[in-house]
Amino acid sequence: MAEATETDFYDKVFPVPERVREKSYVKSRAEYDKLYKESIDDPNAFWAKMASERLSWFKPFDKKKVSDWSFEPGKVHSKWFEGGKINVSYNCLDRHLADKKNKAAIIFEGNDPNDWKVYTYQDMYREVNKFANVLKSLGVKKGDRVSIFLPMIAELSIVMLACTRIGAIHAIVFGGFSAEALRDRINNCGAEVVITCDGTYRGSKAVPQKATCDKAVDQCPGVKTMIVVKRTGTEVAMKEGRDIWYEDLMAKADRYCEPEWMDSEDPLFILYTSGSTGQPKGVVHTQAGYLLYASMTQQYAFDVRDEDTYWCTADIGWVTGHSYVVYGPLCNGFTSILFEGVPNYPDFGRFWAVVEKYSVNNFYTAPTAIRSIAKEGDKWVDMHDISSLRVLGSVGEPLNPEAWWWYYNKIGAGHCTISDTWWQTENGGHMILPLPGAIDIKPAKAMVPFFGVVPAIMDEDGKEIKGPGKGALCIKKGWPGITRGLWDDKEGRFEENYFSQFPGYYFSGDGAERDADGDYKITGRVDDVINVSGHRLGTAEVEAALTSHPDVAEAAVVGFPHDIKGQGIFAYVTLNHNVAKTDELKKALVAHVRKVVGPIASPDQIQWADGLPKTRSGKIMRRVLRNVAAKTFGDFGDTSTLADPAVVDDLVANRKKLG
Ligand code: 7RM
Repeated sequence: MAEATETDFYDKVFPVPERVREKSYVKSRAEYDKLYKESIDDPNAFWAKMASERLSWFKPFDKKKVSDWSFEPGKVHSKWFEGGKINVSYNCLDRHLADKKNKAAIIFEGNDPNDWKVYTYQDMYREVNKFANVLKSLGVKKGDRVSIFLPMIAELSIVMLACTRIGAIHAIVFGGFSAEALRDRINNCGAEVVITCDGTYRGSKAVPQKATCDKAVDQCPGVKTMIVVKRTGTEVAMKEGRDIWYEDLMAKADRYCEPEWMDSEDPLFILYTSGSTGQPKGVVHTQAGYLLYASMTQQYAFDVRDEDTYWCTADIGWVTGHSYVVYGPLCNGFTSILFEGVPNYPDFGRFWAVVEKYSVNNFYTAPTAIRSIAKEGDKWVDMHDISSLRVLGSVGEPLNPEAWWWYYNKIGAGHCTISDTWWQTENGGHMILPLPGAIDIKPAKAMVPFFGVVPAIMDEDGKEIKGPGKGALCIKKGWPGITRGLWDDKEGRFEENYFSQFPGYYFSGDGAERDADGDYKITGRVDDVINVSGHRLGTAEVEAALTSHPDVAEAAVVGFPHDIKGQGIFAYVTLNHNVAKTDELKKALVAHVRKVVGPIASPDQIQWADGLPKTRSGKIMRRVLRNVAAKTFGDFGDTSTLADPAVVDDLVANRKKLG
């Protein structure tokens, strides 16, 4: 990894390989610049053209109402393509039947390498229509919410598309969440139908899924029906009058369901994500703008061609899976691999075995996955022929130089480019990324804004920095993929969270640096959100879980550098009076957090703290806690406002003991 540690590594430019450029949609930076300029000089003309050309409309949108948005306090709203009528499942399936009915739409690659199945566009069309009829027969109507708690199986893509066919709003909950987290999400959206499965495969294990769902739904008074997909054959209890097998329902379902023609701004789905305060937020996306933005970015970010095999390893439970396993690729008529497994099963070569098996051309994964397999050595790569790869994507967290170099050099072998895509659940699709054939890349930089996206970097006084500089990353202008708001947002958290810090701008919560060429590097979150293995978590959520334990008086949670996960979870815990500080209690607290939030929120380290570094006004000085956790003891900055500066010495001494 010599190259990766050279000091000037970040300033090196890696030109687009000819092999990438040849097949690319945009072939030079000049061409990108021209298109980008067009897209921001006359955004309505640009987006109207894209929406008319790329989507199939039942009724065209009003050309005078291409967009209507404002980021001004008190007036925040976004509306795109008003007057239009559209159906997402029609765009993802029906319209491809004429020339692609026997083309692979979804290639399901199971946890077990021998368990795989190709779903053609015709197959998907049939299954989605049938399940849409199932939902209708259960009384689900346009605007109703359907909660989905499924692992990465083809049925997940089928049921979500079926929801869109009848205009139901899906709310998918990542399969790794706890019963309590699931319960809160079902109750928040008010779903009457929940879809789950008997059990889930995770590497060599089968773990229960319905049992978790049962625990959640026991405390969801609004749920009338639970549909259960058979996956592992694990024995499950079926509750009379509530639970029905998916397979039984499908056996009786009619083959055609008329699509519901939706208004452009009708809600499409709700997806819960973590913020810096309080409960997870139900991010709402709507029909046309989201679909256009997800599909267009999917094509351009990875230069996907009709004949390509494209693979995004993300779980559909996260936004990346929504946009880039299902909606983007299927809207474009491409072939998308849906992978149930994990990177290390049956061995650390699994990703490359799958790439070889299907001759994958465009591959999209997360830095945490790259790091976890890179550390196992190159032999797992060398065993496979991965020469089909052309574009390598990354998302979820900053790529560190070592991982970047391994991905570029070992996986890309000098003839692929890396598309490091920065975006968020709230954005619908990629915001900053190097278009593969157009943009020479710099290590670990996300590079340039997508068409129509106008980033701004803000200084500490809330002023926009022009030219090179470092600060808070905001977006200045509306784009079709932006979330329209939060579900059930009585307290006005939407405006408060995203539009209050820098009035007139959408604030991402991330920091960024712009260099002299105008290229962007994402520097990580500047708020109290941490990014563990690419999973976004609010420190407040983990703190709330810890303080809900009877022995805990107070807790403060920060991220700290972790070799594989990017960030690990470090928890400072103050116990109630007379509670003994034992290792057993630490284990119990970890188990408690897993139960309340889910395994992804497990603290990596717990440090007992008799006191936390609070300012005289009672605010926890998180900067100190972050530095102590990271063992950067040298510089704590200005601690003069602390109520009791001696607390810091205690924290440091205990951190050193923890190792
Ligand atoms: C797609 C997704 C969003 C947060 C975001 C960032 C971080 C995402 C990158 C990245 C550096 C990237 N949605 N993030 N992509 N940081 N480089 N290419 O991850 O809503 O779950 O998370 O993830 O902090 O704000 S998300």
